Amino acid sequence: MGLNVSRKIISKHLVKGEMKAGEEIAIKIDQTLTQDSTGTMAYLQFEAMGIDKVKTKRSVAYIDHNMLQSGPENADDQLYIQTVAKKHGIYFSKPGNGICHQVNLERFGIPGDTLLGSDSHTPTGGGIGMLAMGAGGLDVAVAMGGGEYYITMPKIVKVNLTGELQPWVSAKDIILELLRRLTVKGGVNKIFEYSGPGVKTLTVPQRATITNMGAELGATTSIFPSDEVTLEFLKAQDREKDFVELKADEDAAYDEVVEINLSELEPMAACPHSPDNVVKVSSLKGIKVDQVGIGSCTNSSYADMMKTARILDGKTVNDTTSLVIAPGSRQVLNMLAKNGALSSIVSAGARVLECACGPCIGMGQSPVTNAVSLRTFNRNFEGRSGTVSAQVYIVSPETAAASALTGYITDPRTLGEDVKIEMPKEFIINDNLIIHPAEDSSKVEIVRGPNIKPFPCALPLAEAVTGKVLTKLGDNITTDHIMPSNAKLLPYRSNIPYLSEYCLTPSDKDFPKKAKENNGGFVVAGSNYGQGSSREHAALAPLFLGIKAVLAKSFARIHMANLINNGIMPLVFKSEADYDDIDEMDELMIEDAQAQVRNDEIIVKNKTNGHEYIMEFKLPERQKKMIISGGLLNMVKAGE
Ligand code: MIC
Ligand code: SF4
Repeated sequence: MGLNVSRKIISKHLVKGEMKAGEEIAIKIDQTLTQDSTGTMAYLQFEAMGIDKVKTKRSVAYIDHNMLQSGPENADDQLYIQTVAKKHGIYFSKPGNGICHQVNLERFGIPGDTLLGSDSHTPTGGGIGMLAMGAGGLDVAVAMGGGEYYITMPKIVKVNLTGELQPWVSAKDIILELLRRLTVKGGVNKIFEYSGPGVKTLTVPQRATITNMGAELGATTSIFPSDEVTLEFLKAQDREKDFVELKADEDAAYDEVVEINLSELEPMAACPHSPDNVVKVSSLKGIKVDQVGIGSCTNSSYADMMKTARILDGKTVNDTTSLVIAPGSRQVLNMLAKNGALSSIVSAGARVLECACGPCIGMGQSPVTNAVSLRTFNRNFEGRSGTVSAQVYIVSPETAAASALTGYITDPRTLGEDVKIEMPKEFIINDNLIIHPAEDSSKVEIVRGPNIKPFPCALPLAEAVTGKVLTKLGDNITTDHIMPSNAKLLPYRSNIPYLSEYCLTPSDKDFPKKAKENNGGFVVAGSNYGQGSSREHAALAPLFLGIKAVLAKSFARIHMANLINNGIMPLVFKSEADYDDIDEMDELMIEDAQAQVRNDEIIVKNKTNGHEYIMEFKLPERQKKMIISGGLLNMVKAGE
């Protein structure tokens, strides 16, 4: 049997383990990326490891999330990242240069290489044939130091694309269709590998839209082959030398196959409040729209913006609709400025934001109370926009622009003849906002602002773990619930004591208070706990509040790794009845914890009702050791 693309890349980077689905493997990481909201913590952890220079082929630190600078905190963190990058061999992408995933695709992505990023949308790099994965900051710090990255060997799902997208149907509609079919849990421990004759009909940015939102499936990553379309893109970026052809063998085996006939797709929308709540746009006709946002790392490429400009050209945004647009990178913005498309955008009445994540992470542009907001972004979790009552729909740029004009959710196919955008033969290339690391690092002084506080470190596992159930939650709790992110909180990503005051408050407003009063304890949750963002803060804040274990029906991949990295036990219910049996404020106890964690099952006693629960704890040896030692950093420091 031949190999598929994913297995080819994994086998080339395999350091430990066997490529058997479900088993732990370790792979070598070629490139890393960080962004500012997770980067500060990642670099503090990197510094704590005492390594002088990164050992990767390339590591880049981007500033793209935390851009409001409403006090000195953001600017201080940015300066810390800039100086720490300079000292330790890391390239620094200055604020204004663009969103990490977009810029990495344009300027640094290399087919066949591995990329680890402290952001869950790092799989965007799969659009250019990279094996690109999101992780917590500590895992990225370890990779920068030359350490391997551990994952469960995923199942490889072939997504066979046939046919061709019809006018006004876009890449976003492909991934929304997949989310509709498979849900936000459908991709856990899977790689989605795109294949079939439909692949060559998609440009690299279209492919990247799809791999980016594979994160919403909970997938380990998503990947496209690297072919003549990839070569054309790299040539236009003046990076022909980085091209490597990558295709699956004719007789490549896959664990599962999903068929998508592109010709049959229609414009789709993810309805509030989950990216898998997908319906046809035509079924939403007539819903009034208060706000439209076009941009974010999933839909802010040159072609996305050009389409938007063409749709808006010569027209005016509806009187009661606010349209905000954030181009993904300075390259994109520059191209729009040079060819005049920016003029169509501003003439139509759009508000143009800087090239950054912006409203996608709640950094401004929160819509009106009870708003309907249409966004080309990738997440529509409740409250993420900054307006708790807002109804956020996720759509393609075509649907977004059409709706901004009419003021109602509008199927773009009603606009008449399709707008076709040719990919440029040459992009405008200007890397003057990429600062190179210092040749002589001894001369670089790292600048630390007063907002940078020491991060919590877990203690080695106690003999008996006891505490109260501080909260009992339902399914699909996101890391946005666990550690909310918005314009008020994002400046405190390097200040865990402050952030912890908001931990889990969207789900249970008294959680921090209860945690403090009871000296920490346990969290009980339903399935897919910790889906969404990679933010390690969703483990660090609970750690700071004394959370010892989370008992859930299942966990999202990155968050589960973050919990373990920080010494918090992820325990999985074996039966629904056990979940039902536990009440908030029940007192739980794990006796003989040191011995029990060596087993694949752990007995948790409920002292309040006298019952016992056998919880699953099937972790590789390495992760069990991590729990015993009190986290990954303790292990790294001890040279293990
Ligand atoms: C997000 O989309 O939620 C973020 C902000 O990009 C996060 C990272 C973070 O919390 O800073 C992500 O997706 O990992
Ligand atoms: Fe930024 Fe939004 Fe992309 Fe996260 S999903 S990296 S916040 S643009």
